[in-house]
Amino acid sequence: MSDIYSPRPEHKFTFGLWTVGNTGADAFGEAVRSHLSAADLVYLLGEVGAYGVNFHDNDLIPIDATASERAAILKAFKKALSDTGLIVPMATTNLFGNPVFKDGAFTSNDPKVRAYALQKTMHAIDLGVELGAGVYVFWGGREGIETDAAKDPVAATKRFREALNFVCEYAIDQGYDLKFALEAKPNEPRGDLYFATTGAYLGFIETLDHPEMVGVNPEMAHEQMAGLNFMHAVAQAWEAGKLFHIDLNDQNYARFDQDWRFGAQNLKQAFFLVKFLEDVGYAGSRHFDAHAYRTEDHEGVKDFARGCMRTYLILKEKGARFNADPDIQTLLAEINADDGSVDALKGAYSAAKAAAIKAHAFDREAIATRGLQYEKLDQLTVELLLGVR
Ligand code: DIG
Ligand code: MN
Ligand code: MN
Repeated sequence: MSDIYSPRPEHKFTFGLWTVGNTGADAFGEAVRSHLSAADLVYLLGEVGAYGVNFHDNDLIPIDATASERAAILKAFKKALSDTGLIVPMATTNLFGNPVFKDGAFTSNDPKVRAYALQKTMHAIDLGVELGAGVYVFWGGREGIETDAAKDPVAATKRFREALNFVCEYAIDQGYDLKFALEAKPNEPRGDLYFATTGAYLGFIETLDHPEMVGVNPEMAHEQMAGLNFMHAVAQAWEAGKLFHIDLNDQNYARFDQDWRFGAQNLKQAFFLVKFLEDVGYAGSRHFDAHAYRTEDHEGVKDFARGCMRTYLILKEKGARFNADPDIQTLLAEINADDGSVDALKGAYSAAKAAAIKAHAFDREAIATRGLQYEKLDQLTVELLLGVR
């Protein structure tokens, strides 16, 4: 069925191999779906209408693959990309799955692990660039603790900064046109993760040797796990020029990382997020870092992928309707009306302006009693989302 909510390449919808390739195994149960090869996953994504595919190094090349196995996998993967027209916008390193990373990678207390993590990352960067990636994500899945007795958080921060400075210099040395995107998460699989939120990373980036090369990859479920407003985190990253990538999904509040289909739980938050991205003209990938329910077979995985993209496009249309709705726009104009009476008090500091502000007579009661009509505005928004306007 093709309709106005059917995905097209210009929508830039991408999925990781690990998302549609998730076999459904979890901490409490075995896989429910058979493993599909990377090439087969590319054909699956081509079938549902995705624009691109992302991967961790070991999603594509198993950690102990022989050179001939690696060559065969790459040949099949590249053929699938050519056959489907999908591209590889982003790549990343799995620095969390292998037991060697059980105490972290870049922040591990063991210098051999830290050096091995750099080796693995440089090889993975080479592979990502070879396949066309322009963005490289770092999610510190094991960069954390169960007990703070084991690690000094200042030492961990310094180790992480040293590693990122190193890989930025590596990319420069190799002549790679690559941007790095840091992905925050508050906890899981470690008891606590360092750099728990997108805001924490925005502060950290400015301490790096090449901050211009580094941005963030906010994930909806991760900010929600921290009890935060995801769109606000994205907006702050955008305003700072640091929204280099985004991981879209959903989940119920106060839960572990559920990585649900986009829009499966918090439709109003998803609406404001999509409206923001479209209003500001975000030009990056709309990456769904999400997984189908464990109840699903491979056809269900395709339903999951289609649902992510359809919901995004439906909410994109709702955002356009919000921007064109006469009642909503009239109300917003009233709410933001400015009689110009304090124009002289706006803008940057000057001694004269400070004196004028200190001397200005404000009618505090009159200002305070003004009704702002936000109930009416939000009800109009809800009714638009419910399809009754
Ligand atoms: C999980 O949210 C993480 C890893 O899957 C990956 O490193 C990153 C890329 O989107 N997201
Ligand atoms: Mn997640
Ligand atoms: Mn993610």
